Amino acid sequence: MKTFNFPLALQRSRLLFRRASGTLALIILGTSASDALASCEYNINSDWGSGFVASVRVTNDTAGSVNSWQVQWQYSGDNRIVHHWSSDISGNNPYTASNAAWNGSLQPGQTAEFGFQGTASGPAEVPQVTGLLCDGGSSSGGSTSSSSSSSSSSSSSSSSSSSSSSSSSSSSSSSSGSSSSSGSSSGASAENLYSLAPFPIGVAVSAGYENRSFLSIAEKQTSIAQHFSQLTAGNIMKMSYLHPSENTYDFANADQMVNWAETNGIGIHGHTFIWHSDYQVPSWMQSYSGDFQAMLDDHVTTIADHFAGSVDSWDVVNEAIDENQSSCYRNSLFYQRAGAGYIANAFRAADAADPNADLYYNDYDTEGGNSNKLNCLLQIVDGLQADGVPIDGVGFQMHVQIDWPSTSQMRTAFQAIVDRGLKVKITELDVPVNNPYASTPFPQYTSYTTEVAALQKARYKSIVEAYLDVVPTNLRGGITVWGLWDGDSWLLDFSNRQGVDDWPLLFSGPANGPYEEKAAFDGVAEALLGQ
Ligand code: 9MR
Repeated sequence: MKTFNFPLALQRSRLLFRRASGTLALIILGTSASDALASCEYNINSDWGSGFVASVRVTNDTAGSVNSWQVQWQYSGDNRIVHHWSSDISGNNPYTASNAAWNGSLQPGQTAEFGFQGTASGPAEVPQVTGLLCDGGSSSGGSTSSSSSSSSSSSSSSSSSSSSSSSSSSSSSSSSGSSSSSGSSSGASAENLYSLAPFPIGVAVSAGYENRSFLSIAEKQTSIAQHFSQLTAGNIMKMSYLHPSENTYDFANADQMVNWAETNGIGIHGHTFIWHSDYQVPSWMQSYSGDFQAMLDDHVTTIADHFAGSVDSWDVVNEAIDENQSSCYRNSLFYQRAGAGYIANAFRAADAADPNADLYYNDYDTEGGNSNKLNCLLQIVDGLQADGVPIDGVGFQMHVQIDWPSTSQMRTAFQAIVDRGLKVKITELDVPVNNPYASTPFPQYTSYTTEVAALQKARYKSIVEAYLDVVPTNLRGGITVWGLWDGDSWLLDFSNRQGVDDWPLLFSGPANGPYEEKAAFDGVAEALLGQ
């Protein structure tokens, strides 16, 4: 367990190095192939011989809006789907996928994406996808082989499709991504945001085979290298991605991201060894019949060991709390199969495999507005500390609202962790401008005006000020925003937002950049500068 922040001098030298190396990395990694725009794309995201993860993107290329969609495909070989998400899939080869309740409505140019995990006895197949929106179907996944290098060939073919899909995404999210000039930066700006803080300033990224991977968009790399000192994988270091079958770990995509970060002198916050959320738990784990705790220990140990020396810190366990249970524990697969002890065991396994990484418990709604959840957090943290578990800190996700919770509630929550001698890390910050739970009708704002930009700037600024005021320098684990560019935010797809634009992040601009610093960016910079 690391008990202090890495020395300031070391951090400074990392930052100087990253400035010197950024241009070179862009030349090497900034190219991306471009395919013709297709209205239904089948992409192989990962292929390990006996199984695969694939996704289909359905784009409404018609001139009118649609309220629902349905697509079909059939494998000629033995590929079969065992697990799916973001659509309803029926049939057993042929398969039919219908929109989920929340992604059926597509305006012209808008895209929906769904995914699935399947079994195979050889390279995953790329079938033709047909349906009314499919123009007879098209595919963009490359052929793959069952060796581990096949994942990289599949991922590079998906990156070319993601660069083609970015043009469709650019039209679908144009209003999100490009704010009016009133929202762009006009206050205290920063040449390099990270240089204003002697602690990590992070950003979550899509990487590997994901759509709009930062490795396929040169301008994303430019903005990330210019302003951030730490990356979190928005998805590709989660359980099902790294550990797709019991005896298979797939590190290729994550390693590619980590290598880029290292080349640019940027650190990595690992996310996450254990998370209950639906398809993030690999299907093989859900039906595992052996010693569940031993299996989980092995999962954590293998991943922590692989990344040891490359990560600054880990979200060891994510979202294990359910404040509506008297025990405070979420009734997850892990809790059911291994009891509450799975949390402590995960920290112990991670610490044994990588004693230098900071180890965090990470959750949402713990930043003060939900006092029952905060109380559960403190109860669990106290228990871990009493048992001598090697926990270094608490990650506050902070997917907050523009007006909730209050910064004084946040201060109370941060202080409670500081009082326990633990680090505080803001791990997933975003500030949407509309609050679906507010008493005023939702959405409150349908365009990003000067007024909205100022409101959001003030909110970002006050959050960073609260962090700096309450958390002493030796306990600051850093601040990470959950995405770079407004149009890529997860919130656009989140059901409670009903597809409305929320402009939640620090950068606007065209889909593929150059990205523009918003007033919100200035708010963060001003707080870090103490202005
Ligand atoms: O941003 C992530 C989104 O792309 C994924 O679809 C989703 C499900 O895996 O996870 C999102 O990230 C979540 C993070 O891992 C944990 N805290 C909540 C984040 C937003 O849902």
